[in-house]
Amino acid sequence: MLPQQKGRQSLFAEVKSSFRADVLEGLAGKPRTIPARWLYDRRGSELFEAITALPEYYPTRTERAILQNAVGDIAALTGRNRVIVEFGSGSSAKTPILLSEVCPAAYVPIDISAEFLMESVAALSAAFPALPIFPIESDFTERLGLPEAIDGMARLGFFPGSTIGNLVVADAVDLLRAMAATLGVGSMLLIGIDRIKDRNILLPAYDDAQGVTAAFNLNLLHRINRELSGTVPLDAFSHVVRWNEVETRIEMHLMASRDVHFSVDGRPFSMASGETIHTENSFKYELQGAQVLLRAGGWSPIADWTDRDGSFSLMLAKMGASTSATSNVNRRAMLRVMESDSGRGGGASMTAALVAPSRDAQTTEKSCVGTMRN
Ligand code: AVI
Repeated sequence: MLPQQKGRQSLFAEVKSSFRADVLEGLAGKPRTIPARWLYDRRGSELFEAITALPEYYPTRTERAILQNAVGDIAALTGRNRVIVEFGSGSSAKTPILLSEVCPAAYVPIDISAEFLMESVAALSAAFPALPIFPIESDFTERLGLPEAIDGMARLGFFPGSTIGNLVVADAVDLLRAMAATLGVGSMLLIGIDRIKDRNILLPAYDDAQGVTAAFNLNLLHRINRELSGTVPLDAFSHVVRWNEVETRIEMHLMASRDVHFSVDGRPFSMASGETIHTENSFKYELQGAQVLLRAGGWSPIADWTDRDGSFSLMLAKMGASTSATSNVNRRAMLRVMESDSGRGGGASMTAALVAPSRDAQTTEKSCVGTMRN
């Protein structure tokens, strides 16, 4: 057996044993909860990709439009020749927009799915033939070692999609700190964070008319039956979405429509009609809350961009606490961005005019290895 195959097999065994532990513990708890990361087996990842294209699911298209509008200003703030490290890169759908403007020295996609990594590396290598790409197959929630080839190079972390919202605040702070530790001193982070909005927009985004999100949620029960010898009666569960106003989060649950008895890996469970298994949180933030979250995670917000309705934020931060001088600049920049959001639009260019380009941006005039092939 090749060492690589052995590595993959032991990773597979490790994943299976933590899936088993989380499901058995989660089903035995009150309330019953299974961590959202288990929604993403192959089928779950395909269903999530389908969700991102649904008319009701605004975050993906909104974030893409914000990125398209703001990417010139983002590049002016980050400078060229950083290494872009994308956390949970998935299909890397928004990455080309960033790569073509920021002119990175290299790209490091990190994802737990080897299949996704292979596909996105193939597509990006074809589009950016001169760009060095160093994929890492790993869970990104802990501090990671980056490839030696990028030692000493400035980094820009990229964490789009508001995946940070799938973590409770304490875990989100830990993750932001782990990212800072992975990226190192002098790094920057570009992160997408979904905003609090009317429940009439939020609820359909997580309970669409075609039932794709329901299938995504219910797929977890299929996975339990298939991978953990479960006997969960699928027809007795339905997808339920709640807006938790106090916690400002969308919750996905699987609700039993009758009393049920089943086993998982030989362990018996009973649920009464109306009882639920809580399968996902998707926290939403006001801009200020998102800024506080970033600061708690060891990042100083520099600039942010949003859409006309203020429904999603793309935020740029630099590692570490800001000095009082820079935080005054930040505050002024944010104020101007907020002013421009509330009326004329064009928040991105306002920010760029206010914040001086980084030293890299002013002095680096090397050719761009991230040039996109036409
Ligand atoms: C991945 N994550 C940001 C999605 C979200 O909006 O919380 C997951 C999702 N769950 C249901 N629809 C989308």
